[in-house]
Amino acid sequence: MSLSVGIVGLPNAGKSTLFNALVARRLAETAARPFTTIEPHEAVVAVPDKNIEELSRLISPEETVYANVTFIDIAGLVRGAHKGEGLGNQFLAKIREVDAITHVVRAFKDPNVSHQHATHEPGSLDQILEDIEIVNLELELGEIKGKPMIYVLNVNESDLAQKSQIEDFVIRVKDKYGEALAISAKIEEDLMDLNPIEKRDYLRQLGVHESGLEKLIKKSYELLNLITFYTIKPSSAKASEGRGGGNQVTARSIKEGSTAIEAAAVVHTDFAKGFIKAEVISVSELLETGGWHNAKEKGKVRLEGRDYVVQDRDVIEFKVNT
Ligand SMILES: Nc1nc2c(ncn2[C@@H]2O[C@H](COP(=O)(O)OP(=O)(O)O)[C@@H](O)[C@H]2O)c(=O)[nH]1
Ligand SMILES: [Mg+2]
Repeated sequence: MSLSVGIVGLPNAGKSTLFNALVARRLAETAARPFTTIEPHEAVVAVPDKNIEELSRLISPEETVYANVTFIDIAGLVRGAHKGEGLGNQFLAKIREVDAITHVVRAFKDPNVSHQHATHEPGSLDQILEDIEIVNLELELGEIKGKPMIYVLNVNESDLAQKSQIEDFVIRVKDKYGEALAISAKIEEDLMDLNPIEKRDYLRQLGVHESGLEKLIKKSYELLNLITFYTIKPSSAKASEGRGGGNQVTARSIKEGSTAIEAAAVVHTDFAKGFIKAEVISVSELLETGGWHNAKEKGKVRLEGRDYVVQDRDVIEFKVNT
């Protein structure tokens, strides 16, 4: 299941700056393989996931495939977009296709960056709330139906250290509208040129620990009530030796409440057709027991039928008739 998130917001809110930072985190070619064309306005990024990293360390697969989210930079929202102003119609058509919306709101002050609709100082709380209303009204009038939304307050790099004020803004937006977080799109753009150590030092200088982009990716994923399950594709050589190794560890997304047969269909339509049973273990138990072979010997791998409700972080091996 591929999840797509549209980035919207008023002109000069910082959408493209944020998008560029996401592009820098695009998945490597192999992992992006299911996506035949890479669109200039689309960035397929991996969902940060400690479990799949640990699973890979345990199994040493030839390939590790993360769950992913596609972010789409959707330009063209201005006041009157629902009547076709600006790129209104194109804008609405694109936004209807996405699963969730990242709503970028300008929370930075910069006299050099213009604001089309400001009645207060751009970046002030009053203007932030007004900007949100303008965008949400256009979405409502354009009949975009209650799609899950995350508000991203795009703050100045120098303001990031002033935590209390930013937190106050985030809480105000959260209370009134829903899920919200603060990001400095400019910092995220700067971070993309740094190696991991430089990145950590830079973040530390700014007094923050986690890059805002990671938080945004994780939150977007959670917003849709998706859970993750893992599959290990056995390498034929290792499997025949009974070592239970794998040549590909894959994280996959499904809606919470999905059954084993639905999960099988996500892996391969033939898997659903030929479904016999599922061998299941939680990722933490698999890591504790030290591998599939040990886990089976200790009786930790359960046999489940087609109606089993998949739990978040299950590792599943499907037994199928092909
Ligand atoms: N000072 C400052 N300027 C920013 C920030 N984010 C974006 N900008 C600037 O604002 C302008 C518009 O940004 P852009 O990402 O193109 O906005 P978009 O119209 O929403 O795509 C550009 O000149 C950016 O460099 C920020 O956090 N601080
Ligand atoms: Mg733009």
